[in-house]
Amino acid sequence: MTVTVKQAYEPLTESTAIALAKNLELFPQETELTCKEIGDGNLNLVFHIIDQHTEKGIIIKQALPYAKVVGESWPLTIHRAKIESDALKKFAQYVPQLVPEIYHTDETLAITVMEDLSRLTIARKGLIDGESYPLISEHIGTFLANTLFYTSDFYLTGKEKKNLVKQFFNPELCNITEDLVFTDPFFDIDTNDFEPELRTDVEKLWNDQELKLEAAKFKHKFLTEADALLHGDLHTGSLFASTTETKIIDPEFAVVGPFGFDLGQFIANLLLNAIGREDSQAVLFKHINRTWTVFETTFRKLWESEGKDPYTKVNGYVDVVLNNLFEDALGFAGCEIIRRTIGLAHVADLDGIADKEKKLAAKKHALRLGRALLIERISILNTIHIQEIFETTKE
Ligand code: SR1
Ligand code: MG
Repeated sequence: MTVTVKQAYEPLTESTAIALAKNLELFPQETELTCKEIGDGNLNLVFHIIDQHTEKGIIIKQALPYAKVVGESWPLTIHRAKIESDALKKFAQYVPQLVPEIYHTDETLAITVMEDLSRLTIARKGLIDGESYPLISEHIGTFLANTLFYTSDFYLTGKEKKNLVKQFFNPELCNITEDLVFTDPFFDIDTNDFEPELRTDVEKLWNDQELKLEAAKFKHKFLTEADALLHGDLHTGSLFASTTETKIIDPEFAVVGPFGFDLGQFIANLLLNAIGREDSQAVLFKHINRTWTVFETTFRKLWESEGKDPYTKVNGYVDVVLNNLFEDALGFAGCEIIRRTIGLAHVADLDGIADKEKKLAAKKHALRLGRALLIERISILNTIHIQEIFETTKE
């Protein structure tokens, strides 16, 4: 679809979204379309349009010029819509089966028109409801290995890599991560959000110089390391899933950044789900283990068969890269767990716990686990050890 709707930016409504879909000739002209705004994330409008005759649907996602979670007082670039569609297209070069199909993009309106994934469920919601997604870890391991390897200097030429850095120059969205993930939760900043009953634990964290030194190192890694193209916000709310399919959505935070960041965020969000459950936690540890195993095996295969840098032939180099990546993923996971517990943007896995005492106990566990991952990461050699740390930080 090449039709471009040339008009000034304005937020769509359900009726203008239908008009847009008709303009783009995505449906037969005579058909009846219905539309519902279903965006429940922190930033964007999401319109679900359905053809009443065929029941076929599309999604129109539109960036608002501010952060919806806070309101118009927090302006935010609508260029993130282009970053998101460019990232989905880039990922589709390597793992088309794991991302939604894009039908149309319009930079002026900041929209991406894409495949309707309503046959699937947002993984965070499904996991909270006790759904099982047996293939999700295999899919995420495959996604990460392919996207990280093929967008790294081990595969790209220096010039291609620098062009990629330029294409995904995303300072405003990176700044959100720098503040909300790496800085604010570790200081007494008013964007933080936690129950008064947690204040003693949170003040202890703010005064924990050992922890803050490690968090500072991870903020610096995020600011300075440009290993590969990241999704940039790979939590379980950025995944649609079923028992057979996984689709990775919402890469508006995409940037060329440190290898371990996306893996760390994914692991952290599985751990947050495990903390929020009273039983059946084992499946989440199996997912963490499988994600790493699939990631490592696939990355090694790509390195051997597709590595372009002559140094990829040097014995032991891939081991150094993977060991560093695993250690970094644990540190990034620690930051993510802490910020999802006491920072601005929480997760339903913890906030949705109905019993107040259990919720507070879960959040205290999360703070201890996040700290342990950051401080003890060097001695955590495998995914089994992550489960041990999870158990020892319970009390
Ligand atoms: C103001 S945006 C808050 C959070 O929502 C996004 O999904 C990112 O995780 C961001 O940190
Ligand atoms: Mg998002």
